[in-house]
Amino acid sequence: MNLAYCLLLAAPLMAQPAIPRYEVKRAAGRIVIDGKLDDKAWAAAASAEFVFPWEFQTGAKQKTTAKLLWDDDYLYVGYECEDSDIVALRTERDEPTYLDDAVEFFVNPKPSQTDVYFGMEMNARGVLYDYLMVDSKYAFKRFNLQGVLLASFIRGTLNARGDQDQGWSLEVAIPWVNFEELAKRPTPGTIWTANLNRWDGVEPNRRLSMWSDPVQAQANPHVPARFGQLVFVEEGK
Ligand SMILES: [Ca+2]
Ligand SMILES: [Ca+2]
Repeated sequence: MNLAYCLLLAAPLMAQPAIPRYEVKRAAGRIVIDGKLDDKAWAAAASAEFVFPWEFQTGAKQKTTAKLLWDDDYLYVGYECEDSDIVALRTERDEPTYLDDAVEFFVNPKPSQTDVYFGMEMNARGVLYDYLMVDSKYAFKRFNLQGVLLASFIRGTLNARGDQDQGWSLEVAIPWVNFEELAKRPTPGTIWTANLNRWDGVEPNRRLSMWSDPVQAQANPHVPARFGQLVFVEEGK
């Protein structure tokens, strides 16, 4: 095989964005799940900013950042969403919250396999659609995570169109017991994989942004091989 041919084969791989990595620190204090990321513990967590993989989408590119923390009881995820028009209509668990202004957390506690992971799609009202995802295709929504604490906080007016909103934030705490069939509770150094996403806007102007670009022609976030790495560390590392 000549060099030019090798380079030709390598080109599509080289064009792929790197898989991001995030250090999940232990929470230094109690986190009150009220939708506001102003608890002292959050200040120590780095912000992961979402990217906009699909230029053909027409929604505004509004900024989203996410943070994660952990302690003996929970895995915590927090989102900050800039949003000039906050719209969320679904009110019941397992309704299609991804059609609203929503954030998502897809987590794979056992990265040596990509057959199954947990999906959480949470709208700006703090309504949860959760499921077990199998083969990136079958979302078993009757699966319900146990003991999840979830709250959102809206800076603006929900579902009032035409005025100017500032944004919304969301906090969720997930008890470790939910993951025990796939993985033990992490210890420092453990790596899980995950993606964090946001559906933003009202049809026909709607956009999906994500932490790790799944490198798909269509707006498909269900690509566990492209999930980013969550590295659990002790506080302050
Ligand atoms: Ca809080
Ligand atoms: Ca469910």
